[in-house]
Amino acid sequence: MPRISAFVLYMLGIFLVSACTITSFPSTPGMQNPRSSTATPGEMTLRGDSHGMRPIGDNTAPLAVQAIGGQPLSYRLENGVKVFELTAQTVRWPILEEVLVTAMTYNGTVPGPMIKVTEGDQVKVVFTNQLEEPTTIHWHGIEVPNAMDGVPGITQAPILPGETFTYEFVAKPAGTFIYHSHYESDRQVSAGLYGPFIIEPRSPQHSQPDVDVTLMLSEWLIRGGETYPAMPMSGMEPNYFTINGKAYPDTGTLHVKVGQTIRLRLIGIGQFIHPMHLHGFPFKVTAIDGHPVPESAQQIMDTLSVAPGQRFDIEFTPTEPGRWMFHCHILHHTTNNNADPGGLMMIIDVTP
Ligand SMILES: [Cu+2]
Repeated sequence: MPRISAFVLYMLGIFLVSACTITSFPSTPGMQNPRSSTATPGEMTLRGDSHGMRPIGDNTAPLAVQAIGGQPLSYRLENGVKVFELTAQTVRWPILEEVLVTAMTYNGTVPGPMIKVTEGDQVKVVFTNQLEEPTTIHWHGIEVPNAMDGVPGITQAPILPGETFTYEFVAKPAGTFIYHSHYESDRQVSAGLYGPFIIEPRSPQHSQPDVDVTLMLSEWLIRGGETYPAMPMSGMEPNYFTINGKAYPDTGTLHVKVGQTIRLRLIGIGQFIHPMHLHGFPFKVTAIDGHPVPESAQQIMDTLSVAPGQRFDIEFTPTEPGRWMFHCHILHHTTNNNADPGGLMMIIDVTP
């Protein structure tokens, strides 16, 4: 009898806990109930209609007008507020001169333009969705009000095709951040919906570097001439890897001089980890996820794993001239469709 009572109490407890914690998801237009769309175990690899397995567009999107992504976005001042404009649009984007992907972009480039402001600035981003599917923008790492956090079905309704939504917040804290889609993000972020968001300190504690470069690491899957969102799922693994939307040798050469202080802001925005290795010189990690590392705690290393969503600011001073490589040390990630060299490599050209 005592055992039965304990069992009854146990079941009653489960019922009460369930009743208290399960809330219903709002049914927003264009968005499936997250629970009903969850594939059951074993079903995952059999479903051909999984959103992640659909190609991005049909290759009829217009060719990108600009060649380089991540360039500073200009703004207009309205009553002391810095107003930026972003438009999500699909373009054909060259990750190599002869290799184009169909990309979902902000303002037609991969990465989207760099939003650069100063700590404490009032920021407004007027965002228009010209995709053929809903989307939202999440401000990764920035301390925005909850209603501005960009999570569909949780903090806002998905922004439907043709709609405009205005995000507004105070830029804080200082550091290296990201803006990216949070709608079917495994698909939309892999397709290119991301950009760098840099918040400069209002009163810098340390001298600023001579060279300050932001590098966003990501992956692509091109199969049968079509672009798919690359992800760690059987059959969806990437065959191209990009730094700021370009694969080596189109990653561009960084030209610096002996004795200069070089800051690289590394951002993992794909769905794979990348141990980035620098030839020739060690570097120190000066900020993690935007937050400064105290000088006494700054680690000195030459290989640093950058996981999805992470940001590391690293700094080094070249002492020896030459063409020095900076590359991922998962060596398959330095190939283009299995041909070496390619992918996540770039040259740092140090001159006297
Ligand atoms: Cu890698």
